[in-house]
Amino acid sequence: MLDPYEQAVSELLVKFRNVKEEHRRKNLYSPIETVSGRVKTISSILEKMQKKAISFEQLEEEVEDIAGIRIICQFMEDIEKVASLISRRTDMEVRSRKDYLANQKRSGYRALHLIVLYVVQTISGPKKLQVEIQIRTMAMNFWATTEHSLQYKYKGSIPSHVVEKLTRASDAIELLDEEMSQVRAEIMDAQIDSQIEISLVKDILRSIENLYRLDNKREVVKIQNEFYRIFSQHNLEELDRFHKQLDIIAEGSRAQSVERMLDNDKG
Ligand code: 0O2
Repeated sequence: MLDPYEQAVSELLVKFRNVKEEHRRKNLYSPIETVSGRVKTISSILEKMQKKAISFEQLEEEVEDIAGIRIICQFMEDIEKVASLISRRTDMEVRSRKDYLANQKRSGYRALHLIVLYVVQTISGPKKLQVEIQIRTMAMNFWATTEHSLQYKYKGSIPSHVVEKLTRASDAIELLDEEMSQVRAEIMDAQIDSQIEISLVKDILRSIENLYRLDNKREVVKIQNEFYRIFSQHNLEELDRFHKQLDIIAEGSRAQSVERMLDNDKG
């Protein structure tokens, strides 16, 4: 019974990781920081069924988190961005939403949960199933992971002095997320700049490598040294200017090498 859920989790992991990659490739800030997923363990499913008096016939309808995906964001603002990205997708349908940000749980738990309907293709045909997508910030995730371990340790009844500390920690996490939001724009700019630099450096090194095949080696060494000089300044505008100049040089070298080839053919 759990096989289609395993399939759904693996497919969704690929899809959401690709959303992050696509942002990176396009030098855009990704609201998704990391993605993980799991299928609920049999014992955890049984516990939930007992706790909520769910029969085997009701299992797939009533236990919404047999398949679970967790999306971690850097900032609170990213959570809604991820939620709207999910609701615009045509390969899943949002069935319900539990907003534990607007309505924090008594425990102090904060996150946005979306229950989506997702179709997996099996050898017996398509199967539509529910997947719980939890969207949290890194700070919220830190709190939830710690609290979850304590729930496990104390089998659900955490002593009141620990609960008190967890409540205070949850308030501190909320404050931390708010503080981080204040510098979101600056951090986003810095991350985008760093991505642009990475792709510029990659392009430049590829062009230099190509020049070594086409051009006078001594000239290319000079170009390479100039690149090292500019690179050490970490100035994006300078790097971009150098990249454009290199494109022109590479274009000239290619033209010269075609001319040489044609001359040789004539000869
Ligand atoms: P797992 O797989 O170990 O994470 P309920 O059983 O009533 O708590 P419900 O109504 O079925 O849950 O769904 P809900 O409230 O959306 O919660 C489902 C999941 O959200 C939980 O899964 C947790 O992962 C997370 N969660 C909800 N409340 C808390 C909380 O107070 N603390 C922490 N750390 N996580 C929470 P499970 O069932 O715990 O299983």
